[in-house]
Amino acid sequence: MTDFNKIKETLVSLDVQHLIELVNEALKKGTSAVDILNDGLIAGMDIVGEKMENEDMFIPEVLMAAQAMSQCVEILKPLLGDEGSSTKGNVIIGTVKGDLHDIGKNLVSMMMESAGMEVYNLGVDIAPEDFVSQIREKNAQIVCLSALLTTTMPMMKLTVDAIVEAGLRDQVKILVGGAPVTQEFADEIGADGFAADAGSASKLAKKLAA
Ligand code: B1M
Repeated sequence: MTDFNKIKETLVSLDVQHLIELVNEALKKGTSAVDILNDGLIAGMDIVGEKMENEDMFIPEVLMAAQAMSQCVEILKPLLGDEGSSTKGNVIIGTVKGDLHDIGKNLVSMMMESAGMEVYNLGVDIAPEDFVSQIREKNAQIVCLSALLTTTMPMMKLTVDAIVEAGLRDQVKILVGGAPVTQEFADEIGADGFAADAGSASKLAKKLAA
């Protein structure tokens, strides 16, 4: 049995080498990549978030935890794929302007790619006008917006507004996600959908692109 608490503790203590060993050991034992991700790494990042809030961990340490998590996600990546045939429809995804969080957004991107979609990951701190120009350039049918801060959620609304103003609203389905985002907020800003995690984001995008 994999000890998920050990994975969480090792992520929080920033022992990257040991963390990588634990992830590899868990895989060897037959633990699923999804369980390692959800019950080990994401649960560990939640503890990091609490410690950050209580000022028991500071930004450089949080960044180290984020980098450690990203290295482990690279190991899990080939095993996280969703089955299914290739889907038509280009997807663009980015974290909205003012927001630098990218781990969750990268997971969403990865799951969509492994579900056969053509995904253009624009990165972080993406301004509404850049989403608009990328929709045109990539001829996107689906746009995914990520936000991790309550202060950057309004930027999602501004991005939706910019897409409407550019006359592109009928061309694209807009999906939103990120820890503080809810279905209610998605409805309020006129998005087409909300997904709470990478797996459901990928399923929703596939459904909308079909
Ligand atoms: Co930040 N941070 N951070 N941070 N950080 C949070 C988000 C916070 C909750 C921590 C806390 O206080 N408890 C808090 C936000 C509070 C709030 O707004 N209510 C916070 C804060 C305050 C800040 C700063 C303001 C701190 C400061 O400077 N004083 C600052 C802001 C910088 C900025 O963006 N402008 C800041 C900075 C940072 C770092 C740079 C140090 C680092 C980010 C590094 C990186 O991403 N490369 C960081 C981190 C790591 C976190 C926490 C600890 C972890 C985030 C994470 O990666 N989670 C976070 C606390 C937490 O979330 N528990 C915190 C793991 C990831 C897999 O989950 O991103 O939720 P998540 O993604 C999920 C779903 O949300 C969903 O699917 C993903 C996978 O299942 N999803 C989508 C995400 N995007 C989607 C898009 C979709 C669909 C689903 O489109 C359709």
